[in-house]
Amino acid sequence: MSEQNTIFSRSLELLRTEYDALTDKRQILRSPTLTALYTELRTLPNEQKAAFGKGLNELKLEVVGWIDQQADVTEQLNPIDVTAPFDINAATPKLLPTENGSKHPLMVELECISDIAYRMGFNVEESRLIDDDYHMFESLNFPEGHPARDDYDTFTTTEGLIAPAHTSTMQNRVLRKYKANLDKAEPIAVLMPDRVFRNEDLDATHEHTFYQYEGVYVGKGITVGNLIATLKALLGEYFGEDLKAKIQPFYFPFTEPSFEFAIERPAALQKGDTEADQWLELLGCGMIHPNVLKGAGIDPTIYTGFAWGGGIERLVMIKYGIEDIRHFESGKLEFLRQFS
Ligand code: FA5
Repeated sequence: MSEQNTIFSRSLELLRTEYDALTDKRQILRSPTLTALYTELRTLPNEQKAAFGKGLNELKLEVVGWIDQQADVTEQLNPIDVTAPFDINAATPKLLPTENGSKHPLMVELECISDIAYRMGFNVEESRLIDDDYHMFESLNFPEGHPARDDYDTFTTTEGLIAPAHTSTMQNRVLRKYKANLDKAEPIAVLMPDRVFRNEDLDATHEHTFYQYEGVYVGKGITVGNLIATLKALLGEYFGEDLKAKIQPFYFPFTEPSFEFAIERPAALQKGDTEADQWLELLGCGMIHPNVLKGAGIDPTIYTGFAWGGGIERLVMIKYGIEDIRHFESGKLEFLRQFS
C-alpha cells in the first residue's frame, strides 16, 4: 500500500469514529482531520497534487455518502402525531386490551332503567351539567327567599350559574318542549337520567356527584294512583319481580301532594327472614304543582300530572347488595370487574 493510501485509510477510520459520535452529522465536513488533508494538498509539490487531490475527493465522497444514508433513515421515520393518545414512536403502547374493559355498572343500570321507561312510552332526554337559578329554583316554585332553597346545598360558578342539585331542573324544559302533545290528546311522558351535584357530607350512602332518573307524566285526569302504578311497573321490571310499595307524605315545593316512595326489600335480595319486611326508600315524587304547570304554559285546571326523582346509585346498591356508594367512583378494578 502506498504512503498516500495509508494516510487516506487511517483518516477514513478516524473520520468514521468522529462521525459516529456527532449528533449533527453534517458537522463531519468541518472535521479537523479533513481540514488537515486539504492543508496538506496545498503544500504538496505540483506533480503529487493530482493523485492526492483525487484520493482526497474520493474520501470526501465516501463521507458525504454517510450523511446522505443517514438522511434517508431519518426520512423513513413516521412523523409524530401530537394528537395521538400515546407515543406512536414507542415500541409497545401501554394500553389494556379491549377485552379487559367494560361499561361502568352505573351506565349499564342507567341504560337499563331508560330502556324500561322507553318501552313504557317515555321519551328519554339527557339533563344538563350546568344550569341557572330559574331552572334550579324559580320554575320549580321556590321563589326568591323560599326557605326550601336551603335544602339544596348547590355548587355555583362565580358568574352565578349552578351545577344542578337534582334532575328536576329539566321539568320546565320538557313540559314546554312536549306541551303540543296535549293538544293532540297525547300525554307528556319523559324520563331524564343524568348527573347531579350537591355539597354533601360524604358517607356510605351520600356522594357529592351522583345520578338521578327523573320522570314526568302529564295528561287529562292523571292521579296519584297512576303515579304509584307507573313506579311499581318500572321498578318491578327493574328488579324482576312484583314489588310491594308504599308512599308516605313528604314535602317538595314543586309537587303537591309530595311523597317518599318505598318498596319492601325484593324477595330475591332477602338474605334472611329478618329482612323480609324491611322498607327501602327509593325516591321522591308527587303530583306536579299547579304553579310548575302554569310556568310552562300548561293550564292546571285542564291537565294534571306526576313527577318523580330517584338516585341511580341507591337503586344499583340495592340490586347488587353494594354496601358503600363510594365504590362507584373509586376506580378500583376489583370492584368494577365484578360487573363485566
Ligand atoms: C329530589 O332530588 C327531588 N328532585 C325528587 C323529586 C323529583 C321529587 C320530582 C318530586 C318530583 P331528594 O333530594 O330526596 O329529592 O333526592 C332524590 C333521590 O336522590 C333520593 O331518594 C336518593 O335516592 C338520591 N340521593 C339524594 N341525595 C343523594 C346523595 N348525596 N348521594 C346519592 N344519592 C342521593
